[in-house]
Amino acid sequence: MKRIKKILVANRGEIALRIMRSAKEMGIGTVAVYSQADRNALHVRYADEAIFIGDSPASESYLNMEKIISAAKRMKADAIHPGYGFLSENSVFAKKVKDARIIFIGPSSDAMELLGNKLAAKAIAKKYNVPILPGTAKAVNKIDEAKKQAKAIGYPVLIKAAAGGGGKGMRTVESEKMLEENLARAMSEAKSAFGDESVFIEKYIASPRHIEIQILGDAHGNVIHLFERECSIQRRHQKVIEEAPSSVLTPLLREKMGTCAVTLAKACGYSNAGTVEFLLDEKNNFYFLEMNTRLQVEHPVTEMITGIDLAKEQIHIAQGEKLSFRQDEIKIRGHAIEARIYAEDATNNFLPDTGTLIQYKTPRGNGVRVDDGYEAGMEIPVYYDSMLAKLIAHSSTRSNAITAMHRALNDYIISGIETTIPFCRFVMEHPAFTSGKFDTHFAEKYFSHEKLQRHNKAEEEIAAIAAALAFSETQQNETNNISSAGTVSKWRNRKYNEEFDF
Ligand code: MV4
Repeated sequence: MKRIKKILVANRGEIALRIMRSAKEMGIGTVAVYSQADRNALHVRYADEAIFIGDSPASESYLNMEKIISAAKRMKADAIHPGYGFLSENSVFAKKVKDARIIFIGPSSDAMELLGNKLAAKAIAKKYNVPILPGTAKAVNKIDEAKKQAKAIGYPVLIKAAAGGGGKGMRTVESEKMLEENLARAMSEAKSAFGDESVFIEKYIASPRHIEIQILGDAHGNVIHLFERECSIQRRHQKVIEEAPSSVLTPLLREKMGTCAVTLAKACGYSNAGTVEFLLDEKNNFYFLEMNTRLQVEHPVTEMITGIDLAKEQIHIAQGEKLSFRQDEIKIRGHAIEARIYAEDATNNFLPDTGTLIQYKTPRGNGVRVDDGYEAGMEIPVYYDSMLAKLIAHSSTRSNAITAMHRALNDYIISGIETTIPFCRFVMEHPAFTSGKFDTHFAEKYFSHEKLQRHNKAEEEIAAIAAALAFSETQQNETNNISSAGTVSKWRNRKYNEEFDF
């Protein structure tokens, strides 16, 4: 076992903060890296130390392997946590980190490379009797072969990039006459997006639910699962609402899917946190899709229902420790829902919105967790993902969690930019969601911007200006020593310190 003393977090925003909090609780030092656009970002201020790595575009900073590794060396960090996105699933990066004798907090680069290829991952699943969808075992590039295979599978089929993932570059094909054109397009898209033109054909499941199993594996061959997350509520492959547990899994189905996920991870010699993705069809048959070799955005819902801090577990595992709990010690407690708050205009086709957060006040109280990376007055940079925050509600039952989430969404105050909060509220109120009878097509089926309660924009802007004025007035008064709300709070602090001085 090698104790980690200092972690460089090769990421930004909420996930960088999330990882640093766990590191701090473990007594581990934290190093932030930042780009030009992130000079004043919260993750930079929260870290023990910070180092500038380059220009705002991710290719010049958060995606630049050499700059990140040399920053880690310079700051004497003995481990790198990649977060999600950016370099998190890049096996070349994991290898370079290891070769620099720095601990990569994640799986081995070999496991990442293997699972990065969806065809290779499916082949392993098949070998271990984990259900997969009917499809080609190899990449297809000739139309005659593609026609033969697609006919055997049965239309509609889906063409997927072997090096792809997350739904990028997928193409549905309804009939043979559409195959040639789509095969050519899919191959050229795969080539430009992933540098690999390999594509395969799979049976298309029309109305699936997207369910994934969280696993943890240590470096000693122990693997456990932490149940499922339901991720079916999404728009254009961007997840918006996730929850745990899923309202459709029976204990038996949960056990079967969990066992499949563990089997697969063991077969790959997988260590650290990982997620095994499945599709569930209308008859509740499940099929393995792919395995994600990172800590996922939606990991908090699993943390809420299991009480396990996944970022801490990742660090323990990377230090070579054995898992400290057995499968039968992990239980589901209550229900958790996550709403991703994006800086996007739900009333205008979810166009990304940039600008300054004039007002920003997060909800609080019973059962509410907010993982975010911004505060009032900050600019939303145009260079990165538009996700502002994750709002997580945890309660005793699904119905109570929905109520808590709805209240928290109403309490969230954001002005200056448009967000997806109204869409999240729409989901919480919709009978298809509350009844649990939905699939991945929820948004296309039920949502249109006319269905949102239009808020009065002018009114909101006036309120924001009034708030900004009141704020600057308070600051003015404080410097002039005039009584204000600020003085009251200082008095309260002083009293507190005198009475409880320890
Ligand atoms: C599918 C599918 C239906 N049939 N594969 C999306 C994420 C990526 N990991 C794989 N995904 C899917 N694969 C077969 N054979 C449906 C999805 C899917 C999806 C597809 C279209 C629109 C939204 C979707 C949301 C989740 C999953």
